[in-house]
Amino acid sequence: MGSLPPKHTRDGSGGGINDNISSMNNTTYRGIYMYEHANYSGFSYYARPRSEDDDLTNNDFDNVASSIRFL
Ligand SMILES: [Ca+2]
Ligand SMILES: [Ca+2]
Repeated sequence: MGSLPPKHTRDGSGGGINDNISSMNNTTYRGIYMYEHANYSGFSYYARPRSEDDDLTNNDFDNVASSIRFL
C-alpha cells in the first residue's frame, strides 16, 4: 500500500505532557502537584505519596494537566 501515516506528535512545551492524562499512579514517596497550565499555573491536583487514581474525571482533571511538580 502507500506510505505510513504520519506519527502523532506531542506538542507539550515544557514537560512532555499536555492535556493527555486521564489517570495517575504516584509510585514515589513524594507528593506530586499537577497543574492545569504550563509553568505550574491554573487549577491544581495533588497526588499524595504512594497513591493512585485511575479516574481523573471525577476530579475535574481529565486531560487537563499540562505541567507536573514533585515536592
Ligand atoms: Ca479520581
Ligand atoms: Ca492544560
